[in-house]
Amino acid sequence: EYKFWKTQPVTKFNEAVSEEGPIDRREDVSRVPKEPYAILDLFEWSDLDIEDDSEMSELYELLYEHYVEDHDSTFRFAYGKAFFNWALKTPGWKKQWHLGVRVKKTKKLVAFISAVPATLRVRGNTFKAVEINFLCVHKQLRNKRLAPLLIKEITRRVHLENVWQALYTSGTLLPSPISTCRYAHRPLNWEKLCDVGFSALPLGKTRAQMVAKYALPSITKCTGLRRMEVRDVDAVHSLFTRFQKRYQLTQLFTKEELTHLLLGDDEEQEKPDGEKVIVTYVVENTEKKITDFFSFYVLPFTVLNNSVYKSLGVGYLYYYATETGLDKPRYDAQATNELKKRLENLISDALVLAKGIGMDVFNAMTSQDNVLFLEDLKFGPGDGFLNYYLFNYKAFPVGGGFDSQTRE
Ligand code: YNC
Ligand code: MG
Repeated sequence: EYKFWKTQPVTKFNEAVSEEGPIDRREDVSRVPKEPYAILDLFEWSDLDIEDDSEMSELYELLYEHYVEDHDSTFRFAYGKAFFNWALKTPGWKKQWHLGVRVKKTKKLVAFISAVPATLRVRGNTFKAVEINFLCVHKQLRNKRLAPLLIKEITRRVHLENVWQALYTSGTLLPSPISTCRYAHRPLNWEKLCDVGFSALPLGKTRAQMVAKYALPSITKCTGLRRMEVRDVDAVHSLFTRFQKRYQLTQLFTKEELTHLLLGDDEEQEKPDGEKVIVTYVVENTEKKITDFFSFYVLPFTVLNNSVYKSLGVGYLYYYATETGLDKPRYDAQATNELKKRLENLISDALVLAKGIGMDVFNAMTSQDNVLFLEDLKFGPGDGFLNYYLFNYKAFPVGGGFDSQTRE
């Protein structure tokens, strides 16, 4: 069991952590192999150039056909070009960290893994790392130990840049999660969700009752709510950085990174909400101060085998922050209550906006402070769990108030 993972610098199941820090401290770039790992003769390594439309399409095709599906294969992630630009071209991205495997003869892309730069903070320690995502092997090449090879090769390429830690998430249980979160779903268009088989009509309820249960106002309620613009970056960065101190595990972002993550690239910034991959709103009070923000990203599902509906609009709660309760200690019950109320108002506005741009369901994890509002805002627990992992870093488990959302 875990033949590969046993050989890697990760925490073992049930390993008692006495002190937080790197597992393997031999951080010496000169010891890193200069040549790629040997790969079966049939295949070759290939750095994907996602600035090239045809290579971007190849990645899209691979992930569309072979990446994560739900268990009965009725929904598939409908990645698009704008989504990859957002998720894979964060500031400091490197082409050699968009690692593909091709069949030598036909050049067909059959596997992929990516790394993007990240700065992590685990409690008091801050360090450079990467975020690993989009590990995918063609269905016909499964169970041939290609995944460990991809992981070793991306690790080598990350080590060459003098980076020794990584963050990754997976539904699969591996040694050993630092935290586990559950997915929660908030129906926005219940009838459609029911018709495509995403939601079921509960026993003893009528369709009309379900529609009424999930009804939302047509307009938002937070005064001063507006789309975030580039001119807000300084204020949002300051608020967000202070807010994130609430959590034990977070990524730290520069202003440039935050601009990319919350507003997207220049092309993305010009788009109306309904065409965007990442939607961010701020609340500006009467003194022109930014007091809150929230964001969600958009990644639709393709609906397979349905004659009426071809796709489902899916929004994912991303980052948020508020001044409410920030000046009080975390354990202060009254401050927590104020925070809960404020987040309920903000996120219910996010639901209204998401519905307004055609989202059918709004997803969130049980991370950050989400458990404060999920139930009251009628999110239902999903069957999916997501495990969070650190590579080459041992740390005590992270419990409530945890934040490290990824864009998977
Ligand atoms: C997984 N998701 O346990 P053992 S998440 C990591 N993450 O190793 P084979 C995984 N490892 O148990 P297959 C994994 N899934 O023998 C499986 N493994 O030690 C391990 N699915 O390899 C597994 N994408 O090639 C086993 O398996 C070994 O052909 C078996 O390929 C696996 O992106 C996979 O769910 C997942 O495409 C590629 O099933 C394939 O089955 C597939 O025989 C659908 O592999 C898509 C899917 C995973 C999404 C993700 C995060 C990946 C993190 C990878 C680890 C990064 C470590 C840090 C590196 C940088 C370090 C620095 C510095
Ligand atoms: Mg394989």
